Amino acid sequence: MKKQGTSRGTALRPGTKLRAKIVLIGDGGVGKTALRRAWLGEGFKTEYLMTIGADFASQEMSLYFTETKLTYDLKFQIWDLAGQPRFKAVRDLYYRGAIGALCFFDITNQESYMNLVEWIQSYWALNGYGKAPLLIVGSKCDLRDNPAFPTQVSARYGKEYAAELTKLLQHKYGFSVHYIETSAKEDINVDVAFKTLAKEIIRSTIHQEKVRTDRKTSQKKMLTDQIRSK
Ligand SMILES: Nc1nc2c(ncn2[C@@H]2O[C@H](COP(=O)(O)OP(=O)(O)O)[C@@H](O)[C@H]2O)c(=O)[nH]1
Ligand SMILES: [Mg+2]
Repeated sequence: MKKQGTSRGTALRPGTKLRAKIVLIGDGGVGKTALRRAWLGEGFKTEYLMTIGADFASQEMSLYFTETKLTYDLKFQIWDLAGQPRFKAVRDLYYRGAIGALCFFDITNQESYMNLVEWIQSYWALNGYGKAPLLIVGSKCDLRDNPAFPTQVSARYGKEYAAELTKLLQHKYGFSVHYIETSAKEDINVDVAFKTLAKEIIRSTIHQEKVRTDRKTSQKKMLTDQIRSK
């Protein structure tokens, strides 16, 4: 008996809902909570209220896939994790079961970009599934080329990093890594970011199911061949 929701892809049928736990990760202050709030229509706040431990929200959506001509229903269970180092111990517990991640850096903060590698490693090491889908978010893009923020991470870096990860993962895991610049403040690419991650989660789930089916078919064939050859 498969436990509902714990095995990737068990609920991926038209007419059923795929429950997908996702985590929002990245350094403290990069705009994770702001993006989540913007997506859920909760408005933008300029004052910074640090997330303590983690915040939870959920959102349902339907996505039409041109490839399969099917509509998939998905329920995102969003864990918005506190980025500060002192929350590490509690944060690590929240990765478990996550099959998607929005990995944030702030385009005006080079250190937050450098730290992405570690965020991604923790996510893959602790989610229980290994290399699961993720999307790289370059946040606060309303500040792009703003002279008050002279050190910026160029879009080219984000794109190249995403392309590098895609090269590493696509063939084996069936999903691509995208780079998207967002602004929670000016509502730029907010919906696109969540939907693009959702699509890659579905792609990876379809891929996993195919790998499982192919494996079963080839084992069955092997057994049939053994019996025939007797
Ligand atoms: N200009 C700008 N500021 C933002 C944006 N998103 C978040 N902020 C600001 O950055 C600070 C940290 O945001 P928050 O979402 O709490 O970061 P978190 O620690 O990653 O959850 C807050 O002062 C926000 O107002 C954005 O898209 N543009
Ligand atoms: Mg937060």
